[in-house]
Amino acid sequence: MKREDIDRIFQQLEELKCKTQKEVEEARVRFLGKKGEVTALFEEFRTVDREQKAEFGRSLNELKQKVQAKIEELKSSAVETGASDGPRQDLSMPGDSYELGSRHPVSIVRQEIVNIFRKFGYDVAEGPEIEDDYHVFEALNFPPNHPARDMQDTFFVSAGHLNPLLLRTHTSSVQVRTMEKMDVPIRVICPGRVFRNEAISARAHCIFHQVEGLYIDEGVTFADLKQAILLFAREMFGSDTQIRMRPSYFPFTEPSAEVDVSCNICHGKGCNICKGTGWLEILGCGMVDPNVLEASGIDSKKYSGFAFGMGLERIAMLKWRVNDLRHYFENDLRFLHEFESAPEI
Ligand code: 2U9
Repeated sequence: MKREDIDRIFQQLEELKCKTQKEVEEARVRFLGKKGEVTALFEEFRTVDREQKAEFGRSLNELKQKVQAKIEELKSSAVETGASDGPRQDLSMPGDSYELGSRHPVSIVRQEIVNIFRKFGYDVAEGPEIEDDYHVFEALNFPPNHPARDMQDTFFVSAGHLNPLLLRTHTSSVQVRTMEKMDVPIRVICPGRVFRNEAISARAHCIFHQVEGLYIDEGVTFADLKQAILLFAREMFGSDTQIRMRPSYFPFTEPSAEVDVSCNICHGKGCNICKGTGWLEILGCGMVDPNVLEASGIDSKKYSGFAFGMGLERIAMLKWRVNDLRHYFENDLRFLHEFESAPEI
C-alpha cells in the first residue's frame, strides 16, 4: 500500500461534483461499492506491515469517513430526475380529486333502529368484539356440546382452556355484561359487529351486524314483548305493518319466536321479495330463560324479561332490495351513492 493511493482519493474527493442523484449513486459505488476504490484499499490494508498498520489504518478510516460525508452532502444538493431522466413533473397540474363517500346502508338502518328504541326509553350499550366463552355461550345457557361452540362455527382467538377467547357470534354478550353491572329494571339495546365462521356468498358473510335488545323488570310478559315488537315494526316499516310470530328455539329464551312483518312491497298479495308468502322474516325474540337471569345474579322468581335480535344486513337488504351481501363490504362508491337519496321502500 502506498501513501499516494490514499492521497489521490482525497484529491479526487475535493474535485468531485454531482448534478443528479444518479451521479451521486455512481460516485458512491465507485468509492464504497464492493469493487470500489476505498474498499480495495481496505482489502490491501490486510497485507500492510505491522509497523505501518497504525498509521495506514488511521488514514484509511479518515478517508472512508470523508467519502461518506461527501456523498451525503452531494445527495442533499443533487436534483431528483427519476430513473430515466425523463420529463420533469408539471407542478401546475390540478391534483387528483377524491370522491366523497356517504353513509353505509347498514349504518343508516342501525341509526334508525337505535332512534326508535331510544324513543321507547332504551339505553344503548356496546361491548368488546373479542369476548370469552363465558359471556358468549356459558351465561346464555348454551350446553357444553352446542355446535356454535365448535371451531367450525366460531372464530377462536385462543383455545385449549376453560374460558377461551373468541370473536363474539352475537351481541348478547353485551346484554350479559349489562345484567352483571346494572340493577333491574334493565332496558337496553346493543348494536354491534359479530363474527361467524361461514363461507362468504350472496346470502351469508362471516362478519355482519346485529341489534339486540333486552327488557327486564317485575311482571314482564310475552304480551309486552309482542306489543314492543309491533310498535317497533310500525315505526320501522310503516304504520300499517302487521306482524306474525312463529314458534322457534334459542338456548337463551323460552318460549322463543321468529317474527315476520307483512311485506310492504306487495302488501300481503305475494311477490318475489317475500317469495309469494306476503311475509318477511325480520327478527327473533323470546322470554329470557330463567337460567340466563340467574347466571347473571338476577332473581328469576321476582323478575322476568324479553329479548330480541335482528341482523342489520338482512333488514337493509329487504328495505332497499340489495340482492348480494358482498356489496356491503366492497367499498364501491357507486353502491354507496345509491343510498344518499334513495327513496325508502
Ligand atoms: C340475553 C338474553 C337473551 C337475544 C335474541 C334472537 C332471539 C335472534 C337472531 C336474529 C338474526 C340473530 O342476527 S341473527 O342471526 N337473533 O333470533 N336474539 S332472542 O336474546 C338474548 C340476548 C341476551 C341476556
